[in-house]
Amino acid sequence: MASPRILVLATGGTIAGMAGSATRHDYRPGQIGIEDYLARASELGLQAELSGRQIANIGSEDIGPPVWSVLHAQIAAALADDECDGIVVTHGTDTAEETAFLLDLTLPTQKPIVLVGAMRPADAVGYDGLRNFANAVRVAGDGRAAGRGVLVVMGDRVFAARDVRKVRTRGSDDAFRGFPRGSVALVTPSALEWFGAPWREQGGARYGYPEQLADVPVVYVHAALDPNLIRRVGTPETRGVVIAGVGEGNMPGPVRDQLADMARQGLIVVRASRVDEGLVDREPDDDAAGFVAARALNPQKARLLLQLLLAEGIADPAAIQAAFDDPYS
Ligand code: DAS
Repeated sequence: MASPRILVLATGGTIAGMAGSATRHDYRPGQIGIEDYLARASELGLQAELSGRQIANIGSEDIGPPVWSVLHAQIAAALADDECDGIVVTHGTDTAEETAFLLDLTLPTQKPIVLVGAMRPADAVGYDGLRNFANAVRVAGDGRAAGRGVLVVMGDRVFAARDVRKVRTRGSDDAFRGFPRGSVALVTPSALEWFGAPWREQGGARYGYPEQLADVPVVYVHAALDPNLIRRVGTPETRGVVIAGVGEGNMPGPVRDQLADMARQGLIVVRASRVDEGLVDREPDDDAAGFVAARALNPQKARLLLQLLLAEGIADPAAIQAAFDDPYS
């Protein structure tokens, strides 16, 4: 059987990072270029034909709309290219979940698209990047990965973009988790086991790629949060706000009153949770306040979904709630 042809789009991160020492804690992300990286990977003897392109070489804390739009265009072109069977994006781990979710909602699903990173820089003892990369190539070269949207490969596990989140800042095996679904497959360089069938076989992009993303800040709620802070959040252009609420998206009464007031004036207010595996369902009070419940999306993903909806001209809280209830319907 012919080897799958995989396009690798490199954006930087720790997977391409160097510390200048095997044991130092501090390091610089995005130090190895794609050609060099593919030369290192060629020593692994992967069953794939790899080609690469450098999109950026930065830490993912600096990734945002300029990189996202280039990535989106490059992946869309690769999806339409008969010479490409799958795509791997190397990415910093800090915001991999956001890039994955945005691409997941705005790209068709007919070929595997896989994001991969590393928790340790390339010259550190115990570098996890090449193993993760080998795993990602294996997933991207497997036709059964199609119809599952954008996937994230870390620590011998495969996660769906909607579910994946970075939950640890140390350790290479369990730094990522999925919620509400756990991992959707187990992968090693020599084995790949899927749990269940693809769930997005209809294949189309759910949302158009937006020309601009609206101003939507995230507010982190804590005990005794001052409602005056809410008044100062955002600019006249701010279209919505995502609340990283306590527990099930809760907030102090005066903060709730302030936000309800702003919702009456047209601000979209989405209640998410600051709890990592927080599920925020609609509550009776949401009707009166005009709030939206984020369901299983964490605040950073809720923000992206709201931005995509606003870009499509959807600003009615009931329609926004329906999209949060099922982001892919
Ligand atoms: N510096 C971080 C980033 O680029 C960490 C990482 O990649 O793991 O996201």
